[in-house]
Amino acid sequence: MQRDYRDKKIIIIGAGSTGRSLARFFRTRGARVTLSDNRSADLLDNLDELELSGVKLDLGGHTHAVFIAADMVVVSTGVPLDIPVLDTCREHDVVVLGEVEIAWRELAGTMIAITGTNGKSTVTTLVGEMLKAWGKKVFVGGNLGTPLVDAVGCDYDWNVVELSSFQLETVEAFRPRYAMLLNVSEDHLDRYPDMASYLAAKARIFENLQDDDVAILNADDRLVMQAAEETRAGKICFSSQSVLETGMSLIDNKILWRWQGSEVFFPVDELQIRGRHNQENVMAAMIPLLLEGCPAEIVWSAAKSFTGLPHRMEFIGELCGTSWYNDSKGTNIGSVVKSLAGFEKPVVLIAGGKDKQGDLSALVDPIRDKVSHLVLIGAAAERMAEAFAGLTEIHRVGSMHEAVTLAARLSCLKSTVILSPGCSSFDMFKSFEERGQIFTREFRALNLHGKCSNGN
Ligand code: UMA
Ligand code: ADP
Repeated sequence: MQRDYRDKKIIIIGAGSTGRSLARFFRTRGARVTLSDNRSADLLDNLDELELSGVKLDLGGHTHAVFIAADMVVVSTGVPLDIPVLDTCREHDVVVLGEVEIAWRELAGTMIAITGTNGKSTVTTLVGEMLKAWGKKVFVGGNLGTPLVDAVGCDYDWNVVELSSFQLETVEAFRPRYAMLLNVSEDHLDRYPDMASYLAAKARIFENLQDDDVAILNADDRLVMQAAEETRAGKICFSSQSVLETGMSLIDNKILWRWQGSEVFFPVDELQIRGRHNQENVMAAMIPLLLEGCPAEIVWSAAKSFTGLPHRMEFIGELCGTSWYNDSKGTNIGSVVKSLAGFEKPVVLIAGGKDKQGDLSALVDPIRDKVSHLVLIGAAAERMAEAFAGLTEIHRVGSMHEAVTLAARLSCLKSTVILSPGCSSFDMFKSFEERGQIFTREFRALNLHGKCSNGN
């Protein structure tokens, strides 16, 4: 249902993609919009466009007096909820909401919401591909890139939305028809005081589900099952470790779907995306489609055609017998563990970036067993160098150019070079995409100049 925002004074915090989409949305509804960002004008692009559409700007900080006079404040995803200006808003009873809640209130199509520490983008994209193959009009976005508010007014049959824990922090009545929690491991401990708070944010995806909604859960993950303990929704699970009576299981290299007495098998060798974690992603993605009655052939054909997303263990080429992979989206320790799982020694691993302060111990065995050289970049380099001292040869460098040049020198015939940082990118790059693009560009430049310093 459309809300009436005409002449309402709305302040949006954050002039990134979420804030700009929100500004457009509220302007088309006749609201009086101010966009506030703690960055100054010289650090922000395309401000003219916003001003021309009638958006006022409050830059270089958040002016408390402007906020106190607002009817509503809407925060962008990456903005922590404990910044002083939000305390001021709460003290003055100014309503504070998030983008997902604003969008959800007005979206008509069926909502599939996907969260988890890892695999969100892959599963979100896969579900979208499957629905499109079934002939549906689908929005695919959220944390994946296109803010959910962009879907409002577009009459999609389905909205498939990737949600980060940050986005879930600000939901209120948000109630998807399907809510998936793929897995939970340590992440974002630079924003959350502890794991319990991170898990609590993830669990909010289930908060408003009713009996006829469905929670899709990873039966092998204790924290996932704990987070969904109290949901009213029906639970359908997937497992790669045991054979479930109902749901999706992995058995002898086949995915088995058991539902209401019938069994369907899908051979995983037919998939183009590799690794146990991707088989789990495919299992999760198929569940809502099969429950909705999409023919199994359509679902499987879309799964088979999927070649994976860029920056997720993306094979970028070979140089003198060494295979190079861009896993720039490996932004936490759990994902680096999964990415290394399919490889044998000698791997040259490029890691580091903005430190999320997580526990690094899960990487100790994989680094000792598989990594011949660890090349560290970014703010987390020092902590990582300490944590992994003595396990392998460790090198610290100051740029991606140096990291790639050194990795090429250290690699040898039949080895593998992987960029899988285990950290976010924001200390040195705009985004994980930019980090992956620069890594790939540096690799191509080496390749172009035939720079193979490993003696081959
Ligand atoms: N800002 C303030 N005040 C503050 C803090 C930040 O004004 O106190 C400003 C910053 O100066 C900046 C703006 O807020 O200009 C950034 O807002 P944002 O971080 O919400 O960035 P967006 O461009 O709106 O992108 C966000 C998500 N970013 C984050 O969660 C950090 C994008 O996820 C998402 O694609 C996009 O919304 C659309 O939904 C990226 C991400 O890194 C991919 N997500 C994290 C992850 O996947 O691990 C959660
Ligand atoms: P997210 O959107 O949650 O960051 P992506 O689909 O972009 O997840 O994948 C990011 C990285 O996470 C991949 O490169 C891979 O290393 C790892 N990964 C993907 N799926 C899973 C999974 N189901 N379990 C654990 N790790 C995964």
